[in-house]
Amino acid sequence: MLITETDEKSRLQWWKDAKFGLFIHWGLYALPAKGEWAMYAARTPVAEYEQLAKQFNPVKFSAKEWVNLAKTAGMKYLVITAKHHDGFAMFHSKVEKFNIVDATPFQRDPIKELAEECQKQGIKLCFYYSHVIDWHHPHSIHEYYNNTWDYQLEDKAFYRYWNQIAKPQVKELLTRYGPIGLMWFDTAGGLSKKDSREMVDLVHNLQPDCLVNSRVSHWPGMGDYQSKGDNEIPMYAEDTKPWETPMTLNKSWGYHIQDQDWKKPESIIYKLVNIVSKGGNLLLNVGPTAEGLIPEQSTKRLLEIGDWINRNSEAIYETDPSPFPYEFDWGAITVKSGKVYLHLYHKYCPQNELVLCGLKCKVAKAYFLANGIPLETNQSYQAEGDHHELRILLPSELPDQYVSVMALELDEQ
Ligand code: FHN
Repeated sequence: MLITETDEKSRLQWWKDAKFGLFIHWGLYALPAKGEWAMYAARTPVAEYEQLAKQFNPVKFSAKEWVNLAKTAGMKYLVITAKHHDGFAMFHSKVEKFNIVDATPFQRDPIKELAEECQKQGIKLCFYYSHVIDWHHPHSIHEYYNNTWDYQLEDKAFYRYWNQIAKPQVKELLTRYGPIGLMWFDTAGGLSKKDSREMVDLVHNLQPDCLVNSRVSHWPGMGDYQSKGDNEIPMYAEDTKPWETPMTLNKSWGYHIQDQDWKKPESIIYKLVNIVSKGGNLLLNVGPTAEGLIPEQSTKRLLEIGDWINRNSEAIYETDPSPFPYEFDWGAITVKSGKVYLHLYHKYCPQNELVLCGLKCKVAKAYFLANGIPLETNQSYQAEGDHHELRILLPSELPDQYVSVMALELDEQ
C-alpha cells in the first residue's frame, strides 16, 4: 500500500497530539512474579512453562477499571502485550492453542474486553507483539538454551513460525478487535529487511491508519515513528521522525514482586514534561498481577500524574516542542499558536525571578495555568547583540505540585 506524505502526517496526528500512553506488560509471567523474562532467566523448559497456564485465572481483571485508570491518568492510548517473548497469546488465537482462552481456567479474552472498553471510553487500543522472539516455538530454541543471540532466522523453523504464527496472529489482532491505533513490535534483531517490510505492509494493508513503531525492524527508517531505547530521553529535540520513550515505573516491565524501586511521581512528571518539550511521547508502563490487578504503587502514581495533567492539560496535549535548541536548568517549554508554556520545576526554581532570553514576541499576558493568577513581567531589548530578555517575577508560593506552568500569551503583530 502506498502511503503519501500528506496521508502520513494526518495518520500520525492523533498520536503526536496524544503525548501520553499506557504500556501494559501482562502475561503468564505475572505468576512467578519475577518480570517478563522469567522463563528465559530460569531456562524453564517449554512444557513446564506451559503448565503455568493451568493456574492463570486473573478473575480480578476489569477492563473497565484499567481503561478508566488510563483515562484518569491523562493517557490517550493503551498498548498491551498481546504476545510477549514467552509466546503466550493474551487473546483468543485460532492459530495457536497456547492462549488465554484455550489454555487457562479464565477462558475470557481480555483483549476483546479491553477493545470494547476503549471504544466506550474513547482511548485508542494498541498492541505490543513480539514478532521475532518466541520462546515457545522451536525457532527460538537455539538462542534460548544456548544463551546466545545468534539467531538462525533464515532457517525453516523461523519461517514456519513466521508464516504459521507471527503473521496470522498479527492478522487476527487487526481483524477482530476493531480499529487499532498502533502495533508496537519489539526486538527485531536478525530479521531481514524484506521480512520487516512484509510485516509493515501486512499491518498497513489490513488497517491503513494503524501506526507501526520502528522496532519492527533493526534496519533504519522502517515504521511510522521511532521507539527510543527503554527509559531513554534524548538530550535535544529531534526534528527527524516522531518519537516515543517507553518507560517503567520501577525497574521491571512485567510484574516483579521484589522490585520496589519506584520512581517518584515528581520525577515522572519532570520526565513527561521534558519529553513533550522535545516533541516526543511518553509510554508509561504497568505490570499487572496474576490476579488481574494493577499494583497499588503504580495506580497511586498514575493518579497523581493525572491530577497534575488535569490542571495543566493545555500545556501538554496538542503542543509543539520548545523552539529553543537547549535544555533549561529551571524546567522546560512547550508551545501552541500564540502561546508559550514555561514548565517550572519547583526543585530547580530560581529565586525571585525567571529570566528567559531570546523570546522575540511581545508578551501580552502572563499567568499561572493552574489558577489563572497573573504574573508580573518585564521585557527588554538591547540592539547590541540583538538581545531579547523577559523577566518574570516569581511569587513566594507556587500554585501546583512539583511543576507549575506559566502561560504566556503573545502579541504576535
Ligand atoms: O525484551 C523486551 C522487554 O521485555 C520489554 O518488553 C521492553 C519494552 O520496551 N522491550 C524489550 C527490550 O527492549
